[in-house]
Amino acid sequence: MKIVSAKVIVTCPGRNLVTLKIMTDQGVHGLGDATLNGREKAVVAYLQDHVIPCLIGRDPHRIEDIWQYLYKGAYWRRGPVTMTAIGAVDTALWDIKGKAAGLPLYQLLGGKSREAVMVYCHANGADISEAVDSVAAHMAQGYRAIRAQAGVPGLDKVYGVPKGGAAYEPAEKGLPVETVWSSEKYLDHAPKLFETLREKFGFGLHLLHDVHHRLTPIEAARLGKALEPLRMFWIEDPTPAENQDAFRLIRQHTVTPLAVGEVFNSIWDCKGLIENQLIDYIRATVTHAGGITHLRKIAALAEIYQVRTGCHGATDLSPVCMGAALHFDIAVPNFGVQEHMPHTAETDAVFPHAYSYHDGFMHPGDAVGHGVEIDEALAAKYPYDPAYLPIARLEDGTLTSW
Ligand code: GCO
Ligand code: MG
Repeated sequence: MKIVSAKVIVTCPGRNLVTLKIMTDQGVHGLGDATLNGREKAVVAYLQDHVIPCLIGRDPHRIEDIWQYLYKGAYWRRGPVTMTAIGAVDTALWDIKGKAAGLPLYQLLGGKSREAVMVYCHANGADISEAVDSVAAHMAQGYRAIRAQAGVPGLDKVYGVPKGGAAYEPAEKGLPVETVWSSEKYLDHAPKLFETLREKFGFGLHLLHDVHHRLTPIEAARLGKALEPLRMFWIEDPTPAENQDAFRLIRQHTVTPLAVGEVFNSIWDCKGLIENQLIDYIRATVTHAGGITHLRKIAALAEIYQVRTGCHGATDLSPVCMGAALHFDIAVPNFGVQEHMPHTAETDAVFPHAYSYHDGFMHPGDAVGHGVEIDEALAAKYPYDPAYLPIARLEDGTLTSW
């Protein structure tokens, strides 16, 4: 089999999504997600100008060799743009291999390790009482694991909390919106949210929370300690993770489980965190961490330290990523949980898929490959519309991590 052509499809059915489609001489094609939120066009150019020309004529079955060719062959290693592009190629090649074999992708990954994939959803509210209602509504939809975020008194806009009851969407049209952040106000408030949720719903529900890189290590330790009696499933990204050693400090103070890694793009970003047992869940996913091939290596390293997976699954990861991630999730031995932020109906129509949600769990389906396709004619009706993630400043104007 030979790769004869490849193209990049950019579409905006409510939000920008980038898809790589690889065609072979046998009529089989594969799809990979290449979406890097707010930096989409950089990956488009990287694929079109530097990757696609090198793919033509290659045997798509040689997935590992093509991965190594794109990674080592570029000389310049790692980085979100490079690794997203490699991830898209890799996902498309696994899709092709599954279709050629007549098997769903999870069969190529060793077969099912479980019957279904537990997912967590997002509940949020402008205040604690709205967040409680949102958790109740998601429980009614069957979710066993729920991430809760609430507005903080004195802060106008808070990560994960939409204005006006809309679904939360982590990018806004136009240039980056500026938001104001105060760790002091947040730290006083966040434990109250989870105290209230445990009072209302008891302990038979997994509760998660995303700190979104906002705290210093000692502040994160304080939060973890305050939340300990509330037995969180995890707190996510309590502090930025470039400095992997920062997690040692948090760990010394709290047994609240820690999840990190949605912004990681290689095993090198999490090697120390995993080997030193400083985290409990690794959040890297197919799209941004070099595809199925590289994510399997990260998971294999994590497995020997009893670190479990918790793949990022925000709406800025396309249905192609969700499909591939669910095949990975159902097969990987050390699975923990999968994030599920449902896409809009428009997005689902552009990407017909075999995966499904039922009663707190998802299933990748049994279609061959990863089971996600793209309706190119429909995709063409939604042209690219620039949007950025917000930035955050402290109350005195200092730029901080969003
Ligand atoms: C999450 C994430 C997202 C990110 C987004 C950035 O846990 O789902 O933090 O909401 O902010 O994916 O593009
Ligand atoms: Mg997150």
